[in-house]
Amino acid sequence: MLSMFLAPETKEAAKAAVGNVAAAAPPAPPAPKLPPLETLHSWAMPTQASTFAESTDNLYLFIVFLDAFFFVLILAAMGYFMWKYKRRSPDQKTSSITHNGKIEFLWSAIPAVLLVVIFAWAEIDFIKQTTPPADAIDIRVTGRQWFWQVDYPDYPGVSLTSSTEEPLITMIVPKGRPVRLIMTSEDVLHSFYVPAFRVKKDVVPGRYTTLWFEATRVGEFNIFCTEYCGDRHSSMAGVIKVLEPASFEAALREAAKLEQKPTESVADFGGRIYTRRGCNACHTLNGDPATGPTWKGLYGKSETLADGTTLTVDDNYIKESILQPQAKIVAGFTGANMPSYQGQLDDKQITAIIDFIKQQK
Ligand code: HEC
Ligand SMILES: [Cu+2]
Repeated sequence: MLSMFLAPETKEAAKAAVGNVAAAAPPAPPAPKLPPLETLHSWAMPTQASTFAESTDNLYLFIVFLDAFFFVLILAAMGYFMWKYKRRSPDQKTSSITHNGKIEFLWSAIPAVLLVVIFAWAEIDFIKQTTPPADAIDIRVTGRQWFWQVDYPDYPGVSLTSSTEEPLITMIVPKGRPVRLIMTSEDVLHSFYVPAFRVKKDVVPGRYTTLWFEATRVGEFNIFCTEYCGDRHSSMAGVIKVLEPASFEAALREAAKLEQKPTESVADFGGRIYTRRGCNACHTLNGDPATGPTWKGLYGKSETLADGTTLTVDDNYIKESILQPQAKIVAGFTGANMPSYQGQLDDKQITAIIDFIKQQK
């Protein structure tokens, strides 16, 4: 019965729909790439892709239909009574009615029973959704203005980040295995939301919150931040990829691999790190300051620090800025804090970033 509310959300269909819109509109400037579309029909429920999705939707639809039923019933009764008991003549008096015990009991008892049904149903789902199974895979999620960083404690060195510049895979999980996210924020409140899984939880600075799910279908699904967290809140979107357990580990290693390709120059590799490791969330290349200073014209310039001293930006200063960002703070950026990449970027990757920064003249 519920299938009529579900979208024909195959990827091909999504692509075709995007194509149609583009064909009708005049040529537009290249739009930023977005995570894959999941739902085409604006009336449809989002794709169901976790073990929580179906019961959440059933409860939701139960409440919607119940509301619709009583809405029609009450308005119809109201209309009927207005017509039936209309005042017939100017001297007609209202008959004296005190009360009707039977009806008053029913209109209290029936809604009360229905509310208890909704409560019990929701509570059972809530308990299920807040108790992760003991064998769940742990994944750490860090929210920052404005990207997600995802680390896998069981796979040391594997670190993924979200980025709107390419629809990057932000998280990879196996199908049919419970996954627990341990989440925290390094700045302000964020909220981690995967509509297709029907899971959402606040990500709070100075505290860990957890969330768990078990994906039921292979595919790519949207991640959103649903707590307004600053002016680029909307760019805190990512993609979660669900794979068969057999291909999960290899795909994870592949996605996390950040090595120079044989066809790539060192600086181009640095450019890839710039988007893959979230530098682009805080540093622009076009001269505009963001959370951090722009990289345009950075190399070789004379930088003024917060303590009033100046220095010339060279390879050593850039390396130190990446590994110990707090050692030398740029004037005007004392409030914002850059995360340290100590242990997350190796020397080769840092050299590539330096080469990339040199190119930003
Ligand atoms: C959460 C925001 C944020 C992220 C992510 C970030 N930075 Fe920064 N960065 C800053 C801020 C703020 C400063 C200025 C304060 C300071 O010097 O520590 C800064 C300063 C720098 C500087 C010195 C710039 C100058 O003008 O002297 C370099 C180099 C740098 N970052 C490199 C990187 C690299 C490389 C990455 C990615 C691997 C990165 N940053 C990611 C916020 C960030
Ligand atoms: Cu956010």
